[in-house]
Amino acid sequence: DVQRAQSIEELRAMARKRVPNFCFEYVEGGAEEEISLRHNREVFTRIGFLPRTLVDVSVRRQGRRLFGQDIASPFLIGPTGFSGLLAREGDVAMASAAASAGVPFVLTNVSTTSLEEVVRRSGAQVWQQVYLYRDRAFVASVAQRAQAAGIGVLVLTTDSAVYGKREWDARNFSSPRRLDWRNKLDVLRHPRWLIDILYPHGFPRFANLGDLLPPDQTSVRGAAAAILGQSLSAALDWADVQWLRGIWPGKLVLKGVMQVEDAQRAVALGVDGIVLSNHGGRQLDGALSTMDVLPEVVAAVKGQLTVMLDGGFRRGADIVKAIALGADAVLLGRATTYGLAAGGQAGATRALEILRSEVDRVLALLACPDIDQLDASYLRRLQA
Ligand code: FMN
Repeated sequence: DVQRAQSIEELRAMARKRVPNFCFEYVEGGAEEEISLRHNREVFTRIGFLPRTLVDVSVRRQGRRLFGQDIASPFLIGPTGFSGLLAREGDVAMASAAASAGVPFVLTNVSTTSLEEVVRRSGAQVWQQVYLYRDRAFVASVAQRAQAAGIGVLVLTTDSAVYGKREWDARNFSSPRRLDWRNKLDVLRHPRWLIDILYPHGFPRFANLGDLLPPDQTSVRGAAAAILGQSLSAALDWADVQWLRGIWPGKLVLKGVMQVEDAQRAVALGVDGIVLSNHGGRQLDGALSTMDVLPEVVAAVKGQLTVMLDGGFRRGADIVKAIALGADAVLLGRATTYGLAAGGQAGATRALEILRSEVDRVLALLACPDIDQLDASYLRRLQA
């Protein structure tokens, strides 16, 4: 029962039991040696808290304002593809969890429910991510649909010129669209998942890809690399950002920025926000963690656009450290995805509750009752 989980780590353990191996590895894994994946967690142990004391913290605030909207906590749910493999109508379940927690939800481009339906059924503040970029017409059509559905924020993922080398993904399939026999057996050992996900129509289908994939290939069945790799555009560049800025009247966010110079270029092009990201260690292995570069990016562009980040956030304390270093908000990747895999909407909701209460407790123990008052004076960087 997800209500008993006390930490994201416990939700992760539940998820591991509940879904077949090929699904769990899809969520869990990184690229190549998984150096960035591990570093994304280790980086938090090198930043210590320096609490104040003797401050009345009986009333505490963790809400933020993002793009003119109030959000209940300093985090939101970031985009994760293939959620329909983890829980029935996984995108709607995640969006509904976000709505009940009062935080935005970023819908992946590779969702198994259409963006219109996610908006209508969840009541969440939905942002739309664009991931695949084979041609501008496709992105324009997503932008148009998002605008018509009342979505105010478009997130362009920029760290995926080609698909990362995720070796477990290839290993779990004997051919790009066929699980190997070990994984087939393992699926049979998860009858609840089989019924929840596959009954009665079989594998779910991508709902927002238009004509990017041939009609016979829209099923999520298959290795992610084989499905997505073929549609990514290695030609994406700043001219495309400029073009998108011209056709999208809402807020525009770039996800996958790491360099100060790129952040400044985003400002110059009228981009509204950036998400520092190494894609959860799934793209360029060995990439620095976003916590390594956050201070220099904040120093360069704070106040000129909204600075968000993701990668490795599993505790309220991690989130508080990022806010203290100047981030406006944190995007959650695996933290909520583990919850979804552990127990559908209730599991994702539980993940958000855990993080909210951890943030609240950390603020109290730091003697900083208002999150807007956090700054680097509450932290000290430790020697490696
Ligand atoms: N990022 C995207 O921009 N689009 C996606 O469709 C997408 N799918 C993902 C699927 C999974 C299972 C995971 C774990 C990540 C995915 N990401 C995607 C990257 C996340 O948005 C985010 O950058 C990353 O997960 C953050 O790291 P964390 O998982 O350690 O929190």
